[in-house]
Parts: sequence; structure tokens; C-alpha cells
Amino acid sequence: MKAVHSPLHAVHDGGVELYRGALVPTFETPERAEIIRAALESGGYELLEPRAIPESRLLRVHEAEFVDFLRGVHARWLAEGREGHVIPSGFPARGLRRDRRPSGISGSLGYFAFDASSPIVAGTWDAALAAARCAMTAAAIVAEGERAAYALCRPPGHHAARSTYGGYCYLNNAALAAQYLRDEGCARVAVLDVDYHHGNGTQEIFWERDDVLFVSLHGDPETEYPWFMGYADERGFGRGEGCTLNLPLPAGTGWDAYGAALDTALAAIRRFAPAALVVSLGVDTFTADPISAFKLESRHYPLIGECIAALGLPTVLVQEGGYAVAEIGTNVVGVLGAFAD
Ligand code: 6XA
Ligand code: ZN
Repeated sequence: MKAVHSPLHAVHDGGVELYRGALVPTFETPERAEIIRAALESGGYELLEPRAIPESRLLRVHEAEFVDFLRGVHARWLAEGREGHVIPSGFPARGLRRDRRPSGISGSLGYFAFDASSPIVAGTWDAALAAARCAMTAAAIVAEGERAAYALCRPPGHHAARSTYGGYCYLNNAALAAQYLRDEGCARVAVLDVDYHHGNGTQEIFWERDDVLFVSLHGDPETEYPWFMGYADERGFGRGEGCTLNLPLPAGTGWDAYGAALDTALAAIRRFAPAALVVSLGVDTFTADPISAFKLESRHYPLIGECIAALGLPTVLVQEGGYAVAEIGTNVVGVLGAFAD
């Protein structure tokens, strides 16, 4: 099985994030991708660099002004004499105007970001673009006839929406892969998000569409990030009504309840009868994950892979979260094993 990986991920090192009231070293580190890469190498996966897919493909999913902002914001930050990480400090909450983008950099940051946990450094744009290209390259490989391909995306993507970033995510890699498959002729595509956190960005991007099904299993947003989306009553809108399925699960969820919810998710995908599948593959459902509260063990990841592979669909697997770095490689490769040649 082919695995797409770019060394450029390492030029994004967020450094610090605001977490539970403290400025702490970020959980989303370059080491994560290096450990997954090592596990792929020792597992015999064929590692490829991403193709030079044109940046115009990003605009199939993201707004042009958002892409321009992400590309230029760090240089602008420096040009204005600021130092350190680019982090927003104010947001257009209820009662404030969100119909106009302030011209100043602080207002622009609050306009495009939805949290303070996603720092932008000098290399962020290059790494985010490389990750998006990894996902679209994996989609291209599957569109060309491979049964499955894996994209080792870092930074991750599923929180990034059409024109907002947050949750360590800048460009939505999984949504770009799904759209790529659509554009290459797949009539319907399903996105299955098994990351611990709800993929609010992917949901927003496909919210009003009936050609892409979004199904997500995740920690209940009553207590878990991203808090403001991911509830069971969100089902899509307009033509997309019924094409979003959220399965929030309580803290402490172990394999029995998780496996049952996964069966529900897979049944919905079978009913949708897609031509291809994109998996937002987070392994922060692992019991030792430092920011999550499910209780899956390493032996459960091959079971997840087998259940998904049993759909028999051409499948693009896109890396999302997972912060228990000692086990991240084992858990990711555990899922991928079911798709290996
Ligand atoms: C804010 C980001 C927490 C969630 C990141 C993640 N502290 N999303 O793993 O899938
Ligand atoms: Zn996550």
C-alpha cells in the first residue's frame, strides 16, 4: 500500500498552545509524524512524496481570501514588527459583527480563526500546503485504481472549514481528498471521521451537499473540543439534509460501545452507496491519549481497520490527531494493515 508523506511537515512546529488555562508546549508536534513514518517504513509501506498539485485545487474547498490570508499572515506579522507565534486574541462571538473582515492583522486573525490553539509560524503555510498535497495525491492514487492509499498529513485538517482555521488545522486535508475524488469522477463520496474530536470543518464544508456523506464518531461536544458542533441533531441542510450523521460518545467509551457506534456509521455509509471513502484517521481515541477520554487499546485499531475495509470501497486514509506519541505509529499502522496489499 502506498503512503504519501512530505518532509515539509517539520517546518511547522507550533511550539505553544493555550490549553486549559495555561500556555503549554503544543501536543501537535513534528515527532508525531516521524514516529508514524518510522512505523510505515518498518511495516513495508511504499513511501512517496506528494505530487505538485496546483494550489488552485484548494479553492474547490476553501475561500480564496482565506487561502491568501494563511499564505501571507506570517510575513505580515513580521513586517508589522511583531515577534513570536501568530495567535489570535479576540473572536466575533454572538452580538459582534461577522459580516466584515477588519483590515488590521489582529482583527483578521480573529475573523479567520476560531480558537487560540493553532499557532502560525514561519513554516506553517508550506507544511499545510504539503499536507493538503499529500491528501490529494493519495486521492489521485485511489482515483487511478488503487484499492487504498494513506496520507501522512501534518498539520491535520478536519477542524479547518471553508474559511476558518483552528484545532491545529489550517487546510482541510480530508475534505480536499473527498472533493478530489468527486472531481475525478466519483459520483458520491463518504467521509468517515474516527478521530476523537468532531470534524466540524468537514461537516461545514459538505453541510448542504447530497453528493458527500459525512459520518463522525467522537467525544461528546458537551464536554469535548470543539464544543460548538458535533451534536446528534446536526443532520445537514437543504439538499444535504440527512447527509451528516454525528455519533457523539461519552468519556470512558471502550471497544464495546465504540464498535457498536462504528457499525451504525458503516451501515449509514452502505446505504449511501458511495463510489469511494475518505477516512479521517485520528488515533486520539487511544486510552493513553493525553487530551482525550476514550479507552481504546492498541489491539482495537486492527479491528477498526477490518470493519472499514469490509465496506470494500476504494479508500483514502488521511491522518488527523493522536498525541500518545509512543504508540501512535503502532496504532496507525494497526488500522492500515487491513488495507495493505
Ligand atoms: C485544541 C485542539 C484539540 C483537538 C485537536 C485534535 N486544544 N483534533 O486532535 O482532532
Ligand atoms: Zn482529534
